Amino acid sequence: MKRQYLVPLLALLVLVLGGVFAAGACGDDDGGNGDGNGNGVSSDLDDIAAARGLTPEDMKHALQQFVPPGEYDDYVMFASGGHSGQVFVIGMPSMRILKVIAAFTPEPWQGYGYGADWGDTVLAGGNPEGVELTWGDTHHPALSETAGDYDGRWLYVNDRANGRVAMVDLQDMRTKQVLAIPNIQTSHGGLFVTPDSEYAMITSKFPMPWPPGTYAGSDEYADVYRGASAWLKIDQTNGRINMDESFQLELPPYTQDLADAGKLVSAGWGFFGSFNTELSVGADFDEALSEPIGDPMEAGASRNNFDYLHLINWKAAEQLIADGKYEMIGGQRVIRIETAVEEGILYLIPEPKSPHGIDVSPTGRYLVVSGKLDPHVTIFDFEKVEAAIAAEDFEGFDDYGIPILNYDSVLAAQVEVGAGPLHTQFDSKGHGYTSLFLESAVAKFTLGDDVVTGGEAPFELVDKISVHYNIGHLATAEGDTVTPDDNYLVALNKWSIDRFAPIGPLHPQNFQLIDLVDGEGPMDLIADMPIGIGEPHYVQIMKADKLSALELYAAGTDALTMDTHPEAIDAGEEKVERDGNNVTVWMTAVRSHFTPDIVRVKEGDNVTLHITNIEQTRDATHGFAIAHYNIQASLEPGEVATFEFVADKSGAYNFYCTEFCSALHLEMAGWFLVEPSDAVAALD
Ligand code: RUQ
Ligand code: CUA
Repeated sequence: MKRQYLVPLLALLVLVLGGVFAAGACGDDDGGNGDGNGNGVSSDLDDIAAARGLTPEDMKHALQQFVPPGEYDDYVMFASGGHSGQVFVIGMPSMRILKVIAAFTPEPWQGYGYGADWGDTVLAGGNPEGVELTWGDTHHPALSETAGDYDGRWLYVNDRANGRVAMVDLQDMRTKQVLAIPNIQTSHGGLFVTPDSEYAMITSKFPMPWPPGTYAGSDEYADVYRGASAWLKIDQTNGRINMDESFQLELPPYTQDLADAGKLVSAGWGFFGSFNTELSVGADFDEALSEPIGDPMEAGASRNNFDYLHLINWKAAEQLIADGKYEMIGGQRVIRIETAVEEGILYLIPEPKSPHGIDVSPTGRYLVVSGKLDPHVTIFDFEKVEAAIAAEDFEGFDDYGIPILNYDSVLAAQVEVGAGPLHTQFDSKGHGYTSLFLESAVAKFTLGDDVVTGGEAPFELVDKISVHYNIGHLATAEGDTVTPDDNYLVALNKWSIDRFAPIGPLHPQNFQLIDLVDGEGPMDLIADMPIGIGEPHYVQIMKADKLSALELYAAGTDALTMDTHPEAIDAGEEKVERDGNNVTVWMTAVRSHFTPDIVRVKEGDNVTLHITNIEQTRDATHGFAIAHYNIQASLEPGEVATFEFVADKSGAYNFYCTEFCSALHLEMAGWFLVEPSDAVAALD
């Protein structure tokens, strides 16, 4: 039986590999089995395939995914890490994990949040007033853009749990800023970067009582609870968000959800969906009867057949802010709903049924929304939207006075795609690809005839592929840009059930790599990638040659500012200074020792350690950890970090380098000697 496919397999492999062999890449390395034209290798491959029971399809997929050792992937994927609070960097097509970037959760491997000044400072900046958060739920990564294309400068990601935003500097793949956004308590899918990275926009998910900091019971939900759309101004020099130049719009207490930026024809606009226009707050619980009163949120928030897609003209909003048409709320300049309506910058469109995704096509013309309980994608035409706004073609106003555009006037089409549509991505050939959560599939459909190539009819389902299982997001390469690529799609599946070795009860989430065949062929599953940490929600996939990561920090760099650290020293400049209870140590780290490697202090001393990694060799990273002091750093070559702590436990504590840096790495250690204070000693 097996032999039947070996002939076509051989033909296929000779075809695919022929160029490589012809170029002499396998040279004389065929161990004498070959005849010099590749036949020996091919018969080896036949043997491997036969031994492992692989089909020609398997072999083709293996070759599609394969990146030879030492070669680079064509793409890098930035994946949110869900309630791990981190971000993963993954090569594509190999699907190899290249890095984990600490964002909202302290992460010892990067020395983030375990004593080094840069990470502690960043994490502390994200604490809402009076709260110390030590985790987050990273949801939507958004790469910075120039003219609508990813530019490799910065990455923003939101915290679902606490409504925060983190900014990652792609020069060194480190989080440089975490911000608690005033007036926003939680944020789900509402994050995007505008096409020239003017703003990162984040919307609230569940509304909160306004003014912020006050209490209001659920009976005041409609009157007092409010959502917000925050336009966070990005400093073009370093990617930081400047809260003083940011602004917000007040929103009704719907549950605002996924968002996407207008681009090209819809540039200057932002779009986000919502659910729970019913204003359900869930079922109260009757303590005497021990039963709920009323509908749970799930039912209460799904009664309406339509909720609202929100449209904001942010370019015009900028002008309103400049004209002073705002109020200060929670320390932010906020355009009230009434003002936004009066000035014509906020509109609604009815969207069916328990809406989830809103995705803008690469031309900016089509706004594709999906209702989780409607088997269609509903596609609005921005050209019709503009006409309806100009003609004041409204079908009414919501309870907060916001005009609702006439659904029929702005609709381009509905395409029946299947059960549980969530999110849509695009290729450059006029196709949309929608994830179907309930059906565990990806549906491919065509957009309007102005963007469909290849002779397909507009607004039609053209292909479908099964994925395993329960797909949430999906992403095409360069997928949120104005120029998406047509080669790969990644499905982010929530469950894997029986897909991998039984490591349960919980099985890994599963990314699946799908070949789009230049946007022309039937979609083809290439590979599975189980993700052992969760829960990744969304990814953006960028061409790897856009990465702008440094090879090395310049000597003496402060990773937070990227400038020279004020306490940087060179070899030979190490010193210890004492001033009463304050002990300051300037230390160097180099293979394979710390200088000084004995640090003496007294119990109760305030200790400041400035450690300079004086290496200038790639990857010559040194860690610094002190037993029982919960201190751990990772100092990359050229980096300087400061640690401030109180030596509150007397004793002899070992410190050591946590990176296997050299043959004598185990010897790269020392002693932190904390003498008992005189008072304590006197008692002994
Ligand atoms: S949204 S489910 Cu990104 Cu689908 Cu969270
Ligand atoms: Cu330095 Cu190990």
